[in-house]
Amino acid sequence: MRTSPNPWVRRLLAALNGLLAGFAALAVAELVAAAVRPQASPVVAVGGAAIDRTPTPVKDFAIRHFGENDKLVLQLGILATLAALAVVLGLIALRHRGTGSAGVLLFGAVGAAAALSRPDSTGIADALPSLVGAVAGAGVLYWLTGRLTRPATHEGADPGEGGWDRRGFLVAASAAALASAGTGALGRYLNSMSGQNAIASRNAVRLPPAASPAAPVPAGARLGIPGISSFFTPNGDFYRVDTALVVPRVDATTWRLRIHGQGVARPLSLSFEDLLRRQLIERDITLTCVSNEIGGPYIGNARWIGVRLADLLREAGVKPPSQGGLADQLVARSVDAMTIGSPVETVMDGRDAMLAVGMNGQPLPFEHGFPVRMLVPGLYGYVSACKWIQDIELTTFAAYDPYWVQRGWARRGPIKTESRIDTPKPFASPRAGTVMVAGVAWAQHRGIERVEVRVDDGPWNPADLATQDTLDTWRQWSYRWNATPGTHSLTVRATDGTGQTQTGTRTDTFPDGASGWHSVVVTVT
Ligand SMILES: Nc1nc2c(c(=O)[nH]1)N[C@H]1C(S)=C(S)[C@@H](COP(=O)(O)O)O[C@H]1N2
Ligand SMILES: [Mo]
Repeated sequence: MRTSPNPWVRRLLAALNGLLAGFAALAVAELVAAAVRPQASPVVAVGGAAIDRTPTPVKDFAIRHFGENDKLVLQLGILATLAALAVVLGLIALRHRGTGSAGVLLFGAVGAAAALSRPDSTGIADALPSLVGAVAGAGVLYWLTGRLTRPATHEGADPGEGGWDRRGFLVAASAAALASAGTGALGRYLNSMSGQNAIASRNAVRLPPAASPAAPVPAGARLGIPGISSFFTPNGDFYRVDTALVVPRVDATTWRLRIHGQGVARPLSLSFEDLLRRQLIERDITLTCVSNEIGGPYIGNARWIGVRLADLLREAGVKPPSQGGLADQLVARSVDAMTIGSPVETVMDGRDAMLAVGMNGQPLPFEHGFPVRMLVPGLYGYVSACKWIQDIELTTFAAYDPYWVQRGWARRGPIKTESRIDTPKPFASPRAGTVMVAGVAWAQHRGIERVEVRVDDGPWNPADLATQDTLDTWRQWSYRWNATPGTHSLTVRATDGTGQTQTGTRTDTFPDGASGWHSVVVTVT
């Protein structure tokens, strides 16, 4: 049996070498990351660094078009890029064995730099997964390329013209693939185990009853119309927007919160137990993301339980600016180094700003900030709702720009009055006759006073409003439409508790939230 050293076959195998080297590098990096921390693995580090540096319009585009899969799309993109680069390095190695391996080391250095550049980097150890992985990958590439070019040595081998040992190569390549698969699987497993203490601490949480419970939701607050958003959003369906590629798993038994900074007479350091021992409030609050487009899904309503933030601040000696306080900005910092800035005046103006420990009767889900997150009714999440919070610093707007503000978003983000048609869905084809048009409207902390619906270019008709739960929650509405055959557009607008009607002027979500009326087009049959 003669081995043909067909140059195309050699190139194909060289490309395979590159892929195997890349696989080995990522597998070893995964294992090392299990010893360091999951966030230091190269794909997560490069992805996180990419998120930090993505221009705002691109990030907004990604959130809008890939929704909550934006992170998956990003990681698949990084993997596809790495695969393409690995193929190129495999081909280069065929000509210059050392250069191919040097290329792998270079990418390792890029991964290490990305890991160290993350704001939540815990030190030089974060560079190790990328560096050790790259050394392994470079070695594998060097070794396999050698097998592809080295003349056969063992008995019975059939050296070709260029001289290569086919059987020896296949054995080496298979061994590399198997070893990488094993290493990668072990790394994955160990990484998944790294949050066990946090999981156990969450399972052990028993939420105490609130000293100040929420009033029962009024009977008329839920319209029960098919297709309308449920009044409370179940935790599993609640929208999620954050920059974390690996959801932080924080152990509540070792967690602490520090409150300090300008005008803090008595700095506080609180444990989770300390928080649970305090008087808890329970409140219904609708949370909204500034990246929510008109008609978009990034809004949810929950019953939260937690500690009133203004009480803690007063205990620490903080005064709002209107009473002579020095600090006008409260900067919350999370374990993943997110920074979120809220106006001290708003937090202390009597509304139920809180450090939440529970959501719809459960300890916070990890995705939504376990063990503790902040909430300020009436403010978009990016200026109020810090998840996995661990530090609160009193400062000024002049002195410090938090994460999103550094990226051009507005310093202050009061939620705009908005409304959404939940049913009928766009392009639905209801039958002529009575059609229930229904949805939600929100203007947190101002309340909703009126909702109107317009058919085509007709007059604005008053919708029926569900009973208001609180000023801080959304309000359901419905409109009985006498639908006639043909294509029609339905448009909704809301008026808030201050008498302001939602503007029809369409603006983008950047820099302080979208405005405009939501419309759907339907064809009545
Ligand atoms: N640590 C951290 N907290 C965060 C964010 C984040 O990226 N990191 N995103 C904020 C934004 S933009 C919003 S809209 C809310 C979303 O909260 P949710 O994911 O629980 O719905 O969390 C806020 N808190
Ligand atoms: Mo957001």
